[in-house]
Amino acid sequence: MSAEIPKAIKKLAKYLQDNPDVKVIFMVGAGISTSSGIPDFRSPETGLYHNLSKLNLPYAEAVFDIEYFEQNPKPFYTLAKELYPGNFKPSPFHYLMKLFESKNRLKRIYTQNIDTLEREANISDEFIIEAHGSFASNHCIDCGKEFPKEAFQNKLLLNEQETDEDGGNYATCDGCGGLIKPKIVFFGEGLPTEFFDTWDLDSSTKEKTVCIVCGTSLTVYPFASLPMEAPNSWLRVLLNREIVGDFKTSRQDTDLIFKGSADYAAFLLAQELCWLEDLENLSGKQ
Ligand code: CNA
Repeated sequence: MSAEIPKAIKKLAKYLQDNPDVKVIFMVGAGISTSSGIPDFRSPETGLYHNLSKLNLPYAEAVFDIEYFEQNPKPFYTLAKELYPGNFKPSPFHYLMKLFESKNRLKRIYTQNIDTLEREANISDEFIIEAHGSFASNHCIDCGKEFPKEAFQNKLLLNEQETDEDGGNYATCDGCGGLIKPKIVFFGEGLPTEFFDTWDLDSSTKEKTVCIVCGTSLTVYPFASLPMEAPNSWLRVLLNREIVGDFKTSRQDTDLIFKGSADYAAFLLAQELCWLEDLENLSGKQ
């Protein structure tokens, strides 16, 4: 691969090379998984919100609204079938994050994604904060009883027809009869305490840190406020198709911004850090 390296990537690589003890915190969203075949929410034409008309929702976000789910779980089931982990492979950007772990340069990954591709890329659990939960466990939305992932998965895997018309073929609690739902954070629900506790810890460090924001529109709070809460000693980097959030409204002089695809940024950065062969091997593009 030989490409002219954009300034932001060059500066980021130089900063990482000049400061070998500095670690990286990634803050990522749906845009790092689009090349794996999972649509994001908000990209025009291709985003899930654009394609939700078949679900007959009153408004697109209703698919992740807890009150709407209680009345009508079907749209979420339809969407969950499309997103369910196991059908997709990590992207080169996921493998770049894995390389940061292997090279002992990773501090944390805060992900909004529910696709668990960070785990699929073999990144160790201790580094991953799934801010919006995942399909890995389930609970009853009425009494809170916990269920294994199969409780929801088995119903999801029933054919469309069965889940379609009868209105009753959804996973329900054997205790109170309430609906069982994966621990994905819906609008109207709180984020896992692990998210807040770990961020309190990570953001209290006085050490120089790099935070790389990638593949997110920075529109969902409280996640969207992480870059603005980054201490002044941190270097903030945005790798995204568009300029978003605090990088648009309160850009700092030191911010580094690369406008483009996450995977392209991953390969360019790897090239500049002399990690290209590692990345190509990991992502199977030799
Ligand atoms: P979003 O609001 O859809 O924004 C995606 C952002 O990524 C946009 O700014 C895009 O321009 C940008 N983008 C898209 N493709 C690329 C690419 N290849 N390279 C670089 N940038 C790209 O998604 P957010 O994550 O910001 O929104 C938060 C929601 C999305 C969370 O609650 C997630 O649960 C939810 N979500 C997750 C998934 C997943 O798990 N893969 C998929 C769809 C939605």
